[in-house]
Amino acid sequence: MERIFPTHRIRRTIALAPLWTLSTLDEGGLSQPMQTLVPSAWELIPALHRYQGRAVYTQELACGGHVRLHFGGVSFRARVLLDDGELATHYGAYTAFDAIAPNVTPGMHQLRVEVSNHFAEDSALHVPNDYYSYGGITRPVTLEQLPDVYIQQMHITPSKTDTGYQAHVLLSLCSLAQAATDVTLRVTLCGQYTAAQTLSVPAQGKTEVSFTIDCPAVQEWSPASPVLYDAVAEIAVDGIVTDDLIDRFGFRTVAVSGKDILLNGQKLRLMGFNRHEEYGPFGCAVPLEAMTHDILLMKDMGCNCVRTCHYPNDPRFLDLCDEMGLLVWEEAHARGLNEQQMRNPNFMPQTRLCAQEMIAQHYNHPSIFIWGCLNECADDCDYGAACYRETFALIKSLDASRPMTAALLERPGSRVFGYADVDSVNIYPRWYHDTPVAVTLEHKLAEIRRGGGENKPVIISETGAGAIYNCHDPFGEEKWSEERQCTILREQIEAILTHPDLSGVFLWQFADCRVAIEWAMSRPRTHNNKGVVDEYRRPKMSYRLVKELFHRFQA
Ligand code: ADA
Repeated sequence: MERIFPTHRIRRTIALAPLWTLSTLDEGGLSQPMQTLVPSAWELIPALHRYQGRAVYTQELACGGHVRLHFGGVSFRARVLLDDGELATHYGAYTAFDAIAPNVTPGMHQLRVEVSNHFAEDSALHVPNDYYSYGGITRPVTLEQLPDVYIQQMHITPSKTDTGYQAHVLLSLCSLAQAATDVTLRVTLCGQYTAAQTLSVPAQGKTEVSFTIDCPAVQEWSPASPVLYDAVAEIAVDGIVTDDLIDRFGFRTVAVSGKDILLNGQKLRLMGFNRHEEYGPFGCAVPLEAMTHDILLMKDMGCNCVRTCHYPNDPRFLDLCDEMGLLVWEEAHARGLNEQQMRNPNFMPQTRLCAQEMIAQHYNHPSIFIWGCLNECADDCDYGAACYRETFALIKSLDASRPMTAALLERPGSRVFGYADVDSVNIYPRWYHDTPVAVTLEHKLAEIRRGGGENKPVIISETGAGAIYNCHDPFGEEKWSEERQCTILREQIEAILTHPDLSGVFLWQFADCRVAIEWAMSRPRTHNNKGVVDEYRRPKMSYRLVKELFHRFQA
């Protein structure tokens, strides 16, 4: 299932068999077919543990009529064919896409998905990096039978009024019919507030409809009380309901006021982690139970937030954050790209595409309180700064209801302070250099204030230190020991969370993660070892330390 709740009661959803046939593909042709489960990363298969390249997935399926195949995520490039006819291509591992086949003759058909994850010039965002780029159909695939006119998307924007809340609902309807179709569209929020409109949807066209609906008696969503409501949209033709779309949302406000970020009017003090979407041998295809466990561990440590470094996450993780009350910084894909990499002609189109898809697909999650982009790219040159400014403006144009930010490098010289709603910096005092944390913070804040962010909130978007699980040093001084990680984290957390000018911290990082082989010489075990748990979620000593400090600072 692509979400953790039903998204349709009317539209027919057909379960796809989880077993697919997989063959790798090189100049010699297709390999011997293997059976594999979808979703999963192909690195799950021991023979493909390090495979980077192309592969073909196939499955026979029974379907007919207007068929919609929804791919939650294919890493990294995808081409979808039904009976050898191309339905869709997609770039980017971390956002969903549709392959729609109208008027399919009922019967058995062959679905073929061509996937590749090799690094190449055509892919500007996906380079050997300090995390691993897995391959395969890594998020759920669903098969639906569409009616002639269907609801493609619903965005709900809550806003506060004098008497309670109001929700602005924007819907997109699409038609696969040969003639214009008269439909009645009805939206019901919270099981009781409704609005309806009758309209004509042009043949094979798309129409947008919006409603503003008063919702006077609702409870607010917050981490302490994550109250969610249903939004149900239905289409009726000649009085018969033919399609629906169900989503969940929450009523809450996020605002920036001077140096503070406000949630429901209250100043936020962020205490959380950066989390790569990855879990030991499952790679990036994290099972739902493991996602749930990660959130429970973070909440146990006293976290109120998580950052989806450095790409959009599986919507099921976001559903769980909505449900369990964890604020989310969701980030469009990019990590540490230098000016030359940003000058790749595909860089801005791919950055735009990822930001557009992320915001369109994850718009309704109340847990997402801020959008992020372009982690540690070249913000110190004119070209890079222009890319940042363009991306910030794009994000704002797509969603003015949330603030946006970018996690910038510690090194001086940024030209983009003050452009986003919130300035964020990654700092590693005591790990990559030995300047005391408090001094590093004062230098950085002075630079931000001078550089354009005089009166803006500042988040420490990363700080941390490495430790190899079960590596101990009796004197507590050696790097990579659990003891040394604790000493550094204590100084970092205490300095940040007692600083009056900071909105909080996302520690680097929740769990150790695998990195590209090219990074092995600076990353023991070919992992980024700065987790407070290892890749199997075995806690290091720092788990208890963070728990003690976060609980203390919450009080
Ligand atoms: C950066 C980067 C992370 C990670 C981290 C580290 O700040 O954003 O992806 O590489 O440093 O471990 O050094």
